[in-house]
Amino acid sequence: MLKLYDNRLSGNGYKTRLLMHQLGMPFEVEWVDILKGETRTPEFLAINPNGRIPTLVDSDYILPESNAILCYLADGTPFLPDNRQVKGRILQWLFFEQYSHEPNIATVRHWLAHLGYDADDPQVLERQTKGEMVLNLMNEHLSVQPFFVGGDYTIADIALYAYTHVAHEGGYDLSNRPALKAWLDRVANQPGYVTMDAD
Ligand SMILES: N[C@@H](CCC(=O)N[C@@H](CS)C(=O)NCC(=O)O)C(=O)O
Repeated sequence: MLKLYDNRLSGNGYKTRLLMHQLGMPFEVEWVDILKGETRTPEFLAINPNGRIPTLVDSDYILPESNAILCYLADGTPFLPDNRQVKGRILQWLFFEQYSHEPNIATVRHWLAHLGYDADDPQVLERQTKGEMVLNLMNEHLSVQPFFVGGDYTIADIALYAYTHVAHEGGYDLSNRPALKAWLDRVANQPGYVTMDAD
């Protein structure tokens, strides 16, 4: 059976659990306390030398990095269609998520909600400025299509949903972004959807 090392605070981990639920794939979770440094023990570093969750174990194959895990699990399913141009678009959004979205939306949420940074810390304010631009771009993109890649729900939506739906915990206000809000509802209504605190 697939095994996932994960933590309930993590949107990166949630992405992979959400997909496994939506694919109906059985898996077990080992919860790792990221706030207590359990990702940095010799035992965990032997599994993922980069010391981070999520990390998937499929027999003797170990795969860290949430978006790599999404691609691995979604291969051959409608969540990652086998069409070169569609795949290219999905990868475009997965890389966007890691480079432009996650450092500004997820990191600020982690600083404010879990590490106790002040809301007016200059690092927070600087990243929020960039995060606002990212959310505007997403809102604009979604104002002409229901999901990130054309008409269908794919792993691009899962990757971007995980931290966008909790962006308010990082001080972001989505109320003035109607297309983004409608997309959040659309994702939450997909078959097999589970919330972030689900096993
Ligand atoms: N790019 C990685 C980021 C993974 C990551 O930063 N994981 C965090 C939780 S969201 C973590 O394990 N932090 C604990 C640590 O750095 O020790 C991914 O998408 O999986």
